Parts: sequence; C-alpha cells; structure tokens
Amino acid sequence: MHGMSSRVLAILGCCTAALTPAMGQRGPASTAAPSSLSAASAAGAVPRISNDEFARRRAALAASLPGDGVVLAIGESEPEKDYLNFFQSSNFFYLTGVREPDAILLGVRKSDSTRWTLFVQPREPSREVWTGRRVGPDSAEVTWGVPGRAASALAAALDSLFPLGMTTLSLVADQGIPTRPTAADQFVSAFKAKYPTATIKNASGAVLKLRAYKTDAELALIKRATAITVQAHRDAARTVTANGYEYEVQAELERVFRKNGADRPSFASIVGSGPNATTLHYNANNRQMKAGEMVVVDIGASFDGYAADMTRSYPVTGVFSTEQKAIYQLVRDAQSAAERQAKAGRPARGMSDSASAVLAAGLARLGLIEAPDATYDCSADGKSQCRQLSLFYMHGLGHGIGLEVHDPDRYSYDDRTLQPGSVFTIEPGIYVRENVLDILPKSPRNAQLIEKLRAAVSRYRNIGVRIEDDYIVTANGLEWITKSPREIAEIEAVMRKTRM
Ligand SMILES: [Mn+2]
Repeated sequence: MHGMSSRVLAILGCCTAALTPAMGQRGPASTAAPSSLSAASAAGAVPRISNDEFARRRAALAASLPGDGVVLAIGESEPEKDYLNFFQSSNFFYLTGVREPDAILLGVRKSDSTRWTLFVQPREPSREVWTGRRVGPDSAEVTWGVPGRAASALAAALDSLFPLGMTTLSLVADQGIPTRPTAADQFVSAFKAKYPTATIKNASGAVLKLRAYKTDAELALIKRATAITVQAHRDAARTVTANGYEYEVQAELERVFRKNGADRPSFASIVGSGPNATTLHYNANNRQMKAGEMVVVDIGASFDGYAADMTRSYPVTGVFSTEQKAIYQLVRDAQSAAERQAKAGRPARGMSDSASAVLAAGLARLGLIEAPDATYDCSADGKSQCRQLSLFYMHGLGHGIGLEVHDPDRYSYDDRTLQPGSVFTIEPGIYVRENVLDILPKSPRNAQLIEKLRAAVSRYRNIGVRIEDDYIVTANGLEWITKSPREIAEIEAVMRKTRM
C-alpha cells in the first residue's frame, strides 16, 4: 500500500536509510470504547484477541508449511507522506497483533518446533515526541507474547540462517502491483540478491486460509462493528430528505462510527441518490437528493480492524412509489431466497443461484428482460451471449468480511461448502441505469431487444436498490448480525419516526 521501506532494505544491509522523524498519527489497538450504543451487542466490555490466540495462529501457519525452514512476515511500513494514517497489513496483524510500523516476524521451524522472534523499531524517546511511545524490543514479549529484537538485528539473524543450511524462506507479505512495489517486493529483490541459492515461497495463501474461519473473539469484534453500523444507518436515515445533500447523510453516519469507537469506515461510504443509486461504487457523495428518488447507503464501520458492510436503500421522501416498491421487493425476495440456502454443509453456490433465479423471474415479470434465461449479444458479431439479468444485476451476491471488507473468504467465487465460522454478506441489487440500452453492442438482435425493453427501462429508470446484510454460519443455521428494519413497511416506518 505504501512505497518502499527504506528500513527493510537497510536491515538487509543493502543501503543506508535516513531516519527522518515523520509526523504521523500513530495509534495503538483500541483498548476502550465508549458504550453509547443502546443495542446490547454493542455495549459492555470491549472484545479483545488474546496473545494465546495469536500464538495459535502462528502455530497453525507453521504446521501448514511443508517442512523445516524460515517463515518471515513483513508488516506495513511507515507512510511515506507526513500526516497519513498508518494501517497495518492484515496478514501481519493476524499473526502478531502488532500495530506498529516497520515490524517483522521471523519463525524458524526445525523438526516440528518453531521459534518466533519479533523484530521491531527500538524505543527512541526523541522520535517518540513525534510518533508516540513505542513498545520496543524489550517489552515485545510482555506486550505481544513473542520475544523481541531490534529491527536492525534482522540482517544478522538471516545471515546466521541462510548461509548455514536453511534454504527455504516462506514469506507472508502483501503483494504489490507492478507500478507500486510494496515493502515486501523491495525485500524480496534484496533477499534474492543476497542469498541467490535460497528459495522463496509465498505463504500468504496459507494465512488467508486460516483467516477464512473466525474465532469467537473475532466474531465479537465483527459483531461490535455491525452493531455500530446498524446504529449509523438508523441515525443517518433521518438525514435522508428531499433537497438535502448526500454528504449530510455521510457526515451523520460517520459521526456515529467514531462516536461509538469505530476506527474508521471500513471502505469509502457510499451515499448514492437518483442516478448515483445505479453506480455501484459511487462515493463522491456530493449531490442534492430530490423527492421521488431512491438513495443507496452502503457503509461499514471498522472496529479494531474488523469490518462490517451493510446497505439500505431509502426512498428520499420516506414513501416508496409503485415502481420503487416493485424493484425493492424483488431485491428483498432474492435476499431471502439466498438466506434460506445458507446452511453449514451446503454448497455456497446455492445462495447465488437462488438469488439470481428470483431476480431473473422478477425482472421478466416487470418487462425489464424478455424471460428469466434470455440473453443478448454482448459482442456486436453475436458470437458472445450474456444473460439479460446482468444488465440490471451485475455484481456477485456477496463476499466474506473480516479484517478486510472483502475478506479472503470469497464464497461466491468457488464451489466451497459453507462451514461454521464463515462470515459474509448477502447483497443482491437491481440497478436500472438510464443508458443501459444505449450502451449495448450494435447488432440486429440487440436493436430488436432495445425496442422491446425501452418502455420498461424508461418506467424504472434511475431506480437503484441494494439490500446488504452480514451473517455468520453457525452449526445450526445462519445468524443475521446486521438485524435491523429492511421490509418496505419497516423502512417507511423508520423514516416516519425519524422525521417527527
Ligand atoms: Mn459488500
């Protein structure tokens, strides 16, 4: 996410790093949160992940590796620009609980036992004036449960391992994109240059697998994030008014996030009214809402690093029109159908298939598509066919949530079987973009289709509806953790009440 880590390079002995104090805000893991929420699940002691749990995660990672070797997990580095917030790499945090920048975890596995060391930045009182107190190597063990050493000692530690027998480095690091290499990418090049005979294996996948199923402590954090998000929706609904601005809704809901101890929004808040309701990731949030429009509010609080993700769609006036009701009920029915398929031991695909079937049948009934299975030419030569459903429902049904809002547990993209501990969203939607027919490839078949659908598209144009909730798969069913009003009558009642 950030640029090269000069410190990581320096500790490999490849270059000199200038330790310029950076004036950034640095915060430890939240240890207290005001309980101003009324929901029971959001009040009470702040959940915490114990050092024992972090130790179990490291042990599980070591056990998943093929044999003896060295495992190295690289934390995120200090932001290059002053004043930017520091966000720890999710995989690194998952293994260590460390929220300080420029930390590295080293594990040496020999005959089924693994010795772990955390290499961290030293205490440096003159620098701490700017960045706040650091834990430092001496307090690492008492704080994180792993013996600490100064980050500057890592090069010597690697020298003692690789020239003398160890040949495999299993690396846990965030992957970069070609134009923006991460600290890890820099590390890999430097490492290869220094130890050309060693093999580097990517162990990030093994961590992602562990992250897919949540422990009770993680579930407690996720539930706190969802409780805050539910509260934010409730309070922000009152700011949805004709002639109000999208950013007023955003301001209110993000106020509720922070007021209740959330770290930040887990993604850019989406408040999309009118035509913006049909843009999936719209987040400029600067338009004036007009009577008669829908507004899609897709938001999530992050609590101690764990994300919620929840969408409600409101009629700006507080009352649904006939057309808005028709689209809304269809989306809601699709969500219910998916929920009924969400049970431990069932294939995850059943949720997507059932939601799509409901949406396709409903769109056909409304005349927005010709028939549930109807297709159109998605290439001008007619050789490629796409479902008409995808003109109005163009995203997946949902995704895992956890340390990231799109957590690795991507149940909808494979043939996984649902298992207890899986946490994910179900978020069907319908988006009638005004120009949907104008952007179809030009073909005789499409021309005929456009004529057929034009009246219905005109009737429902600019209606965008997404309903998104978060769930935990349990041994006996499905737990709905963003429980809050979502039926048509309930939404109208909430909006009436908040206006009085
Ligand atoms: Mn989502």
